[in-house]
Order: sequence, then C-alpha cells, then structure tokens
Amino acid sequence: MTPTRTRSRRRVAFLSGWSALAVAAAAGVVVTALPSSAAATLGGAAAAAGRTFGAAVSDNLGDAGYVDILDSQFSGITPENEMKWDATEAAPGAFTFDAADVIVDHARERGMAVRGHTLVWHSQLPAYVQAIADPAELRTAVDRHITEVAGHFRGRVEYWDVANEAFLDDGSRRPSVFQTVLGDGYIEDAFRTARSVDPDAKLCYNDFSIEGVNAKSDATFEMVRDFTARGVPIDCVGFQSHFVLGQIPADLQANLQRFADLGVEVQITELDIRMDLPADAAKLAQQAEDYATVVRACLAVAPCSSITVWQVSDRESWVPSTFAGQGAALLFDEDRAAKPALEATIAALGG
Ligand code: G2I
Repeated sequence: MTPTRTRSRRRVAFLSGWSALAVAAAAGVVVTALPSSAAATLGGAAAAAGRTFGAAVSDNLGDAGYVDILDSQFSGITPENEMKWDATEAAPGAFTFDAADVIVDHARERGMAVRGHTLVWHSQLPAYVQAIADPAELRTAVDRHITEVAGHFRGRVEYWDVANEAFLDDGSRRPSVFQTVLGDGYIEDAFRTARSVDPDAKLCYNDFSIEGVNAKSDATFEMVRDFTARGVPIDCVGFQSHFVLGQIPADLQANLQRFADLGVEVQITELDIRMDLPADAAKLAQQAEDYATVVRACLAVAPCSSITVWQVSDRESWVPSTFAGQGAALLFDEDRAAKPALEATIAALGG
C-alpha cells in the first residue's frame, strides 16, 4: 500500500482482503485474481493501483443498505466522530471506546485499513480541556489522552491523524488551548508520544485548505520539512479535500508532490465536493470530472497511498448542516443510488 516507504515493521498479519490486494499491486505483482466485479468497485480499482479507498463512518452500521455499499465498495474506514476527544474522554481520565470499537472491528473483520481520527484537535474538545491554563497540567492531560487512546487501538489502526487543523489560513498557528498554553512544541510532542505508544502506526498531520499551494500549505510544508529534518516522527500528511464544485486547486498534484518529496506519505483524507442544491445533470457531470481530477492527482504521486471520502452517501454527509443550501457532495445520493461521480472515480482509478 505504501509505494515508497515499505517498512519491515508493517504487520503482515493484517494483510488480508483489500490490503493484500493493494500490497500485491504496489509490489508490482499483477493482480489477475481480482474478480471483475471487485475491480469495478472503488476498493478493488484502488487496490489494483496500490491504493486504499476509504470512507468516514459514524453510527451507521445498523443500516443494512449503508453497510452493503460500505462493504462492497470501500477498502478503508475512518471513524467520523467516535475517536475524537469528546467521544473518548468526555470527563478527565474516563475513557470510552465502545462506539469506535464497533467501527474498528467492522473494518478489521473485513480487511479494511483504519485511519484513526484524531488525537489532538481544538474542536470537539471537552470544556475541561479548554479550561486548563497550566502548561504542566495540560501536557499531562495530552500525554494521558494520546497514551490511552492510541494504546487502546494499538495494532488495529494503520494511520493516526495525530494533530488536526493546527494552522489558520494565513499560515499562523491556530490559537487553540494547546497552542496558547503549550506553544509551538505541542505538535512534535504529540507525534513523539504517539510513536512511543504505537510504534507500528503511521503518524499523520491532517488539515483542510492545504490542498493547493498557499500560505497555509506553505506553513504546513515548513513544519513537515522541519520535522523530517530533525527526526520528529511524522510519516504522512492528510489533505482533507473538502472541495467546492469546479474548484479543485489546479496545483493539487504539484502540492502533493512537494510534500511527498520530503519523504512522507500523502493522503486525501476527507474528500467531498459540494454544490449548490438542488443538484442537476450538469452539476453532477462537473462533480464526476472533479472527483476524477482528484483521483488522477493522487495516482500521479507515488506516495499518495489513500483516498478517503467523508461518508458514504449524501444522506450521511456533514455538508448540508454546515453550509446552508449546499450538499450532494458524495459518490452516492440521498437514496444511496450511485451518482455519475462513482463511475468516474472508479474509471480514474483504472477500474
Ligand atoms: O467538519 C468536517 C470535518 C473537518 N475535518 C475534521 C473532521 O473531523 C470534521 O468532521 C466533522 C464531522 O463530519 C461532523 O459529524 O466534524 C464535525 C464537528 O466538528 C461533526 O459534527 C458534529 C456535530 O457538529 C455535532 O452537533 C454532533 O453532535 O458531530 C457530532 C457527533 O455526531
């Protein structure tokens, strides 16, 4: 699955199903055994190209129609909300993993890769954390959180979004409680702690609006360059990719490449492409083209190891509740019917 930095410490036992297909393809093995029906899915086509194609999943696994699509189409899963601080440690030291375990178990039983999301983030952060003003106390709280959460999922999560959304659009650090109380060093400290807790997971920095070259991606690039130069344990950068119809950055591929050239994996981690509602044939055709553009950019960059869409269908998408009048951002519609973007995405993957 990792085109450039295959690690001996990768867990062989995990290589079943989708993952084995992806690894075989990445290793140059011709994947002739892939049934044509699987090649015509997102996960199958991605595996043949040595990639993973995932979806964010929340409290959806009791819905048979949803699960049918998830299991037949996707080769990776990111828990949409269930691993966040408010979900895993709502009160200090009281850890709850049941909701996330359901999702992780579902993925692992089917050979799907898991992206853990997310350890240190300013949002969905309980008030008790936001109120900590003493650096030593906050450092202890962050250490304990990472230790317990990454420790609980050790061996079951391939990638962790260790830090999420730490920069503002102008490239300055977001003034979160972590930044204001602990200073710039909180991110590298989090990576070091995560590495010590789960040495086999790949550790990512994840953010939005860093898909093209701009002040925010420049600042992120500089941080990753600095980390790799100083040996801070970072393995990957996640480009969320919450796009607007017709506005895929023209320099997406070049931007992914410059990060990849630092020696890290790059991943499209939260892809969706929203439009003004109602959708119509012309907008859906544009969306299909946009999805294909994103896939082609990833495939053109060898260390771009996965693409994850931010939910399965428009019915589950976060977009309409956040952007009034917008939606229809995913590959399946409100009725879970395939949209033109599905076929275009599979075709762009080479399926
Ligand atoms: O905002 C879109 C994504 C941006 N990048 C980081 C992601 O973690 C983030 O995901 C979204 C989820 O898709 C939403 O489902 O994060 C939101 C919160 O920042 C999630 O929304 C929240 C709702 O705002 C809450 O009202 C709700 O209780 O989901 C919660 C759990 O269902």
